[in-house]
Formats: sequence, C-alpha cells, structure tokens
Amino acid sequence: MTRISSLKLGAAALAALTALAAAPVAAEDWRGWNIHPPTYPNGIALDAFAEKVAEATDGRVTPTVYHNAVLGDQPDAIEQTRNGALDFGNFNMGPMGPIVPATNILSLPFIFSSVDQMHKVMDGEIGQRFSDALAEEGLVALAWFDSGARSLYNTKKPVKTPADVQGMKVRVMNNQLYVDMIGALGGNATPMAFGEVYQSLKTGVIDGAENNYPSYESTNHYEVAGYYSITEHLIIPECLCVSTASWEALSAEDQEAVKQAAVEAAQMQRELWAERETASLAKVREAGAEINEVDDKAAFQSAMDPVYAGFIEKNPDLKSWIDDIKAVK
Ligand code: BDP
Repeated sequence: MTRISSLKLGAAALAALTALAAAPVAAEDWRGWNIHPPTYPNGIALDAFAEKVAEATDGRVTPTVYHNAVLGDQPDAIEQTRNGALDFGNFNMGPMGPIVPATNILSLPFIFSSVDQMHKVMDGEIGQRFSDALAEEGLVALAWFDSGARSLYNTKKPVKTPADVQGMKVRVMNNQLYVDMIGALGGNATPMAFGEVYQSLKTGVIDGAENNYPSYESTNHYEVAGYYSITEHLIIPECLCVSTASWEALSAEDQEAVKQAAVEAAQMQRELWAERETASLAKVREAGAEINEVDDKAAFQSAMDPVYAGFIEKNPDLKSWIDDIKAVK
C-alpha cells in the first residue's frame, strides 16, 4: 500500500469513528413499575415523566412505564428496583418501611397534622434525610408524590369510635406497624397485596381495609365495602425512585435532565391528585357509599400511644426525627 492510500484509509476510518461517536450510544431502555392504572394521577404523571426523560436526553434514556402492577407486587418491585432488575418506580413509603427502617416514621399513624404539613416536611431538610436513607439502600428518590390521607372502610357499619373497630378483620399494607396500628384499635390486621383486596372484601375474608378516596374508588372497593369513615390515620408520601445502578450509568447531564423531569412529574401528580380526590369522593357518594366523620379523632390518636412507644423502644435513634416532624408547622 502506498503512503497516500494508507493516509486516505486513515482519514476514512477517522470519519467513520467520528460518525459513530456522534450517533446516539445504545439507549438505556428503562423499565418502570406502577401499581395503579395508567389513568390514575400517578400513572399519568409517570407516563409524562417517561416522555420528558426521552425528550430531554435525546433518546439516550427511554423509559417505559408498566402499569397495574403487571411487573409484580410492591415489595417485590422495590427489591427489583434496588437490585437494578427494574429501573424506576412510584413507591409508597408503607411497604418501604421493612426495607429502609427510617421510612417507617412516615407510617406512624397521625405523624403529620395535614397533607400540607407533609409536603412541607418532605420538600425540606427532613425529606432529604429520608432520601439519604433510601440512597443507602439502592434507591434514588427524585421527587415526592401525593397520596392523600388514608381512612378506614368496611363492609359492616360506620366506624365512629375506636371501639367500632373491635374484632374487625382489616387488610393493611405490608408493614408490621400497620398490624400494630389496627391491633391498638382492637381489630385484626391482615397484610395483603393491593390487588387481592377487592375479592377478599367481597367474599368476607376481610371486613375492611384503609385507603385514600382515589384508591377506594379506582379499585371499586366502594362497591363491596360501602362504609368509609374519615379517620385520616395515615398520610404517607410516595417517591418517584430510580435504581442507583440505573442512575449511576447516566452522565451528570442526563441525571440532571431526569431529575428535572421527575420534579415536573411530581408537580403534575399533585395537581391531578387534588382533582381526583374530589372526583373520587363524588363518584363513591353517588354510588351510595356512606361517608362519615368520626366522633372524636383524638380518641383514635391517643389509641396509638402504644404504637409510638413500641416504635421508639425499637428505634431510639429515630425519636428526634418524630420531634422534628411535629415541630414543622
Ligand atoms: C395506594 C398506594 C399504593 C399502595 C396501595 C395499597 O398508592 O402504593 O400499594 O394504596 O393500599 O393508595 O396497597
């Protein structure tokens, strides 16, 4: 080969290499978990997140959201996201507690005085502490979704006082704190997957469950458990969390784009959430559900003293977190 042609070849190879470098690197096809239908506020916001991420990263990250828990139950999905089998998900802090103990604080009944106060806490320094705790367990919490307040509902009668819960079989999410919570009211708690609750209510395997209006409505639980009592015993935030493994595979620039998309998605979710709460309440009322205020919320609250005492005994280092949350007005 003459010197000239070898030079030419070198230039061609260089051009080919440059073209390759300019072409998008193999895209990260992210898989995301959602327990709710795509039309639920969280589903809509997650799809918007996916779209924004694909756009803002020029297709370097292309997320797909799998709705309706088709990729598994929540505790499994959290594990899969931690170990990188899934890339992201919208997780409630209830089933997160057994995996990331500090997040159990968010499952203490009546820990927040209102949804607004919960937002203040989670968007501030204390929220960052929870994010740090999640980060230690392989999850990057990018933003916080709303999940309203959870109240008790059942197939038998309106709950007005703690005594009305006596002997009731109540489904709870997978967390010992909720078993203790229902136990403190004299009921029997059964941890069970979200998707099994409708049938269990219908067949009398359980008498009741607890959730916010949108979930009470979207699952059709109101059709089989028509007494909804406004106990508002839990206000639990939910994260939009990314697997640390997926996160670390991104450039700093793409991380920033993903973070921004998550913050925008959370903003959207909170707006949709507020609308859906009103719409769900109207829908279940119209369908005949009986919604009642409880006689004395303080009675439910003080019944939780042993739950707090037990928690603090097991987690003395987290006592100050409880005080810090209560101090946010
Ligand atoms: C809904 C939460 C969801 C929970 C579900 C439940 O958004 O993450 O899995 O309650 O009760 O409100 O299991």
